[in-house]
Amino acid sequence: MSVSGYALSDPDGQSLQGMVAIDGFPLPTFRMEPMQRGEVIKSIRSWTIRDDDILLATAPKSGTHWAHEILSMLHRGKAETISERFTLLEATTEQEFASAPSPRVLTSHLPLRLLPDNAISKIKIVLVLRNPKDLVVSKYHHMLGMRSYDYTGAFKHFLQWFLEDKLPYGSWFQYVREMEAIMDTEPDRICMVHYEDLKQNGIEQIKKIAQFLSVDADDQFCQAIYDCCSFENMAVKKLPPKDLQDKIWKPGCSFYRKGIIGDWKTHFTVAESEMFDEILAQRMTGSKLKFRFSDRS
Ligand code: PPS
Repeated sequence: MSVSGYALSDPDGQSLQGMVAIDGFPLPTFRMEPMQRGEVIKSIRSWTIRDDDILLATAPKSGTHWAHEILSMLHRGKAETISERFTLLEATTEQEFASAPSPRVLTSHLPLRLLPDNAISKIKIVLVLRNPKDLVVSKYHHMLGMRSYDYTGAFKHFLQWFLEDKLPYGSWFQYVREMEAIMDTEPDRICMVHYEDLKQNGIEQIKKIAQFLSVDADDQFCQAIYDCCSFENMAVKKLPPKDLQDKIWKPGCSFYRKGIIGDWKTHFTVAESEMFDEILAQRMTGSKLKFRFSDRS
């Protein structure tokens, strides 16, 4: 696998800097020098998986932090917010990974080919999907808001990068299709949850995850987790300490932005939305997945 630096520049001259590419696949560097991070990510395939690990698989901005919090509460058996925050698999090191206590929730946006070799054939996977219009809007604000990207570009160009698979973590379409293939071949090993269902029908979704993980969780406990993991609660309780928050984010920006369904309508033009629908239909030909773009449908 080859490792190289990676940057993007849009037609207005705005650029997105400081990324790394593994065999051309773009990734963030997570506060490491790009080449060094690239070497760490390259090594992930050989890291040792434990039988009781769980993979929380998400494309970026699909509701990873929310789902991680739910899994953490199910594992701890307590609907209680703790200040600890998780680190993505690809943002960690082998040493940190190996020393984490069981049961581990391996949270990652990486495609299957970059994950530990045996992860896919061995452990349970919780997959969270989000409609890709809201996802790209969320990703846009993520990159605008994080100081490390030093980015101020226009949404129309960002959307183009997304559709051309140029943004960090590459093609959303390919990621989702690869995950769907596991659902087709090994439906018992993967539990799929949609962000929109978590939002509108959260207690039932939490019960489904608990059942999949063989965790005892009655209605009352699932309701308590749902309440504890509300956007409003997490936006206050899971925020990093102020000095860290100010170091990572530009003023007024935060990881907990809106947490709603349908914010894409405030960003897409009608033409962009129609183009997106067409590309989505083309690139998801044959897929059984259905995405919900509004909280009213
Ligand atoms: S990341 O950076 O890829 O790990 O981001 P991820 O956690 O996948 O997604 C971030 C978006 O999820 C929203 N969010 C929530 N929505 C509903 N309820 C809860 N509890 C919650 N927590 C986080 C977060 O606000 C991001 O979405 P946007 O649309 O930007 O608000």
